[in-house]
Parts: sequence; structure tokens; C-alpha cells
Amino acid sequence: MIPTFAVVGHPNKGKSSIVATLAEDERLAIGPTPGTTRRAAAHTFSIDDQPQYVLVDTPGFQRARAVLDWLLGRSTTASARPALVAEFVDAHKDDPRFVDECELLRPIVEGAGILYVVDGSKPYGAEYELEMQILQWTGRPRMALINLIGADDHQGEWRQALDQYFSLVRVFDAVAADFDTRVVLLKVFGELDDEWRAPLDRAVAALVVERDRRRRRSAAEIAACLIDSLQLVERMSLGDDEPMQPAQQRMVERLQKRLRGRERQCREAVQGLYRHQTLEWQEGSQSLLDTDLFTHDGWELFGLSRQKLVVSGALTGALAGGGIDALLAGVSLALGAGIGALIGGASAWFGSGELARIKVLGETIGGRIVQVGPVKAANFPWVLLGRAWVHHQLVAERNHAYREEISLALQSDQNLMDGLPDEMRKDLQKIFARLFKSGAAGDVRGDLIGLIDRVLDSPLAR
Ligand SMILES: Nc1nc2c(ncn2[C@@H]2O[C@H](COP(=O)(O)OP(=O)(O)OP(=O)(O)O)[C@@H](O)[C@H]2O)c(=O)[nH]1
Ligand SMILES: [Mg+2]
Repeated sequence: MIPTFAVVGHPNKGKSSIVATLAEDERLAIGPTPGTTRRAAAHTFSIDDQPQYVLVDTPGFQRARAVLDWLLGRSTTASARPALVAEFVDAHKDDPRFVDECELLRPIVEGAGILYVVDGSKPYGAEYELEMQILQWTGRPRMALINLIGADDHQGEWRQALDQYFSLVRVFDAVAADFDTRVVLLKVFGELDDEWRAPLDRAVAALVVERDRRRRRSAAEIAACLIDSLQLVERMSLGDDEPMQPAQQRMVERLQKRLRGRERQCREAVQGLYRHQTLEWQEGSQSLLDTDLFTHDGWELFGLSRQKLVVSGALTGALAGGGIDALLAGVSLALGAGIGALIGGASAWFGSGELARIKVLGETIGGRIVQVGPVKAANFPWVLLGRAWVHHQLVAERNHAYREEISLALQSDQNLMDGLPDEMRKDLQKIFARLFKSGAAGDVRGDLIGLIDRVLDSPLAR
């Protein structure tokens, strides 16, 4: 049997938030006004179409006093109480006064375990006692979760009360809980009933495997994006008397657009792996992840510093071509304005000049075929990888109950990729060097995925 838990409690205490987190459901309705959830709804958490556990989101108690009065009015032996609760649900299924109570008690009567959610930042009150008594009467295995919605802390008084009605009481911050907290909680659920222990242990094991697999798949997406981005070109045919300059401008713009699109596609794929398809990215200047791929900030923050570019050998070709003085002057080195490459000067990246130099591929009768790209800037793959790393981290850690837009603050003077261990950076640089020489993508793809997987698994120094 799949472990099934009804998440119940007072209105507006974070029940749906807990379901969203544990079932990884970013679409589940969560809201600041009581009564957001009107109907009980089962949410199954599956891995590879294999159901692991079920959480039933429910509306909050509305008439606990009346329910308890009804039950007490038919006072009976302790052993008969669960049947009496079932009788209540049956007797009131068409009674508009008890819609919410019937919705929330039905899954319990049908065999679900109970997760009773309270807000530990609000004082304890006698009204909760009625709810706890009703739940006690169901006789089902039950556990209390203290969610902390506000800043105050009333956990002490809550625990004293909850301990009397629940065999297990735990704090669980629905919106902030990370992967490890979630795993711990699932293990605790296993203690509620012997029958659930084994399936929940299996669920935890599957979750851990799934986390590694998602990271690996993300690495594969990012590797594919890097390889594609380093190969993208724009071509067109020009008439003999057509000037190069405007054509070049158009092609550069088209190339930029495709590079941005490719990055966006990669992000969407990664978000999909983590079940965060609808994630909104904060627009505006504060959000550095939204910093465009072709702006100054993007290069400065997400890539390698000039020193590291030189140390890692990324700039040897450039040094040979242009001489060190020229390269150390200004931003052009930070951009790795690869000498011997097709790309133009640093100004290109700031929108004022050319992105990539135009190259005549061949003459035709009355015209020429011209090409812009691929981008050969030494820092380009580093910038792409740095941005993908930050994005992955935010998405992988993100809780499905947290509905704010994503934004990120990096320290502005930092070159993100400088934080990688030297040896990892050297290995990456070797691969990037091969990718810059076109045609090698197939040979290095596997190694690149492995390396990116290690980058994604590394702590990100923000
Ligand atoms: N800061 C913070 N806010 C939370 C937390 N849990 C829930 N909230 C917020 O509290 C409000 C209610 O959350 P829901 O999950 O909709 O609560 P509910 O118990 O399902 O509410 P009803 O369906 O109306 O009974 C929402 O605005 C949540 O964003 C938490 O752990 N921390
Ligand atoms: Mg709800």
C-alpha cells in the first residue's frame, strides 16, 4: 500500500504549502487568505511513474466545536470512536454546514495517516484542542508539524499541547525546507506506522538517486548548450555591390538572438527536470541572472578573471597573436577577445561594435557568401557555464511551496568561475580549447558532462 497522509489543520496554516513541498507540485494553490483550499485533493509523488507516497491536501476545520459536540453526544467506548467519526462523515456528506469537515475527515476515515499542521509563530489557543480531539477520535496514526509562518516563536506552548495528542511532533518550515529536511521528515513519517516504514525508506532512497540523476541530466543539457553555442554561425549571401557593414550588423544581432534563445532553452530544460516549469524570473536590473549574456555585468560576474584565463591557458593563442600589452589593456582581455579568432574587439560585447568579424566563405557569380561566428571569445564558455551553474543551484534548491520570483545577488567584484578548484578549471579549459577547434564536440561530450556534473555538485561561492 502506498503511504498516504491527509494534511489537516486550521485554515491558512500552510497545509497546501507542505503538500506542494513534499509532492513537488509548483502549481498547487497556496494563498494568504484562509479558505484557499476548498476540496480535498490527493497529490501523488512519483519517480519514474512509480508512486512513492500520497499527500491529501484538505480544507481547514471550520466547525470543530459542532463536530465534537455531535461525537460527544453519541458518547461511546474508545474502541468505537473511529467508527463514529466515519458515521459522522457519512451522515453529513450532503450537509452544507460540514462540507469542509467531511472533506478533511474522509481521507482519514478511508485509511490515511494524519499530518496536523499548526503555525508555531502564533500563540496556542483552546480552539485547536477541539480539532486535536476529533483527530484523536479517528484513531489513525498521527503526527503534528509545527510550521513557522511569522517571526514569533510559540513552539514551547504548542509542544506541550501537541505532545498530548500526537506521538510525533516536528518542526517543518514548509517554504524553506530543503532536500535534506524533506528526507528526514519522510523517515519520521515511516515511524508512524510499521506498514509505511519500508515503502518510505524506498521513497527516500529513490529520491536520493533521483537527485543525482537530475543533476547529471542537467549537466547533459548544459553541455549540449555549450557545445551548440560554441558552434553557432550566421550566414548569408551578399550581392557584389552590397556593403558588408550593415549585413554584418544584422547577422551579429541574429547570432546574439539565437545564443540567448539557446540559453533560455537550456534553462527551461533544467527547470523541467526539477519540476519548476512555470518558475518566473525576476525582471529588472537587480536580478543578475537576467543580466543579458552580452552585457558587461554578465562577463564580469559569471566568467573567469583575466588572470585565471591566462593561467588556465585559455589565452595562449591570443597572447601569441596580439602581444601581452595589448591584451592586458582594458576589458578586451576579460572578454578573451581571441586573437586569431573571428570575433571582434571587446566593444562588440557591449553592443557598440561588432560581435564577430565577418568572414567571406566563398565567391559566387555576382556575390559572396559571408559568415559571422562562431564566437571565439575565450571567456564565452566560462560565462555560459557560470550562468548555468547559478541557475541550476537556484532551481535545484528551490522549494515548490516558495512562489516568489527567483533573483540572485552575486558580489559584484567577483568572477564566479575563479572559485572552481584549479584542477577542475584546467580540465574544463582543455575541453573548451578543443571545442573552439570545431568538429571535436562528439569526442568531448561525455567528459564535458562529467565535469559539469562535478561543477554543479560543488558549493557555489556567492
Ligand atoms: N513565511 C512563510 N509563509 C508560509 C509558510 N507556510 C505557509 N506560508 C504562507 O501562509 C499562507 C497560507 O499558506 P497555505 O499553504 O495556502 O495554507 P493552507 O493551510 O493550505 O490554507 P487554506 O487552504 O486556506 O486552509 C500563504 O500565503 C503561504 O505563502 C512558511 O513556512 N513560511
Ligand atoms: Mg490550502
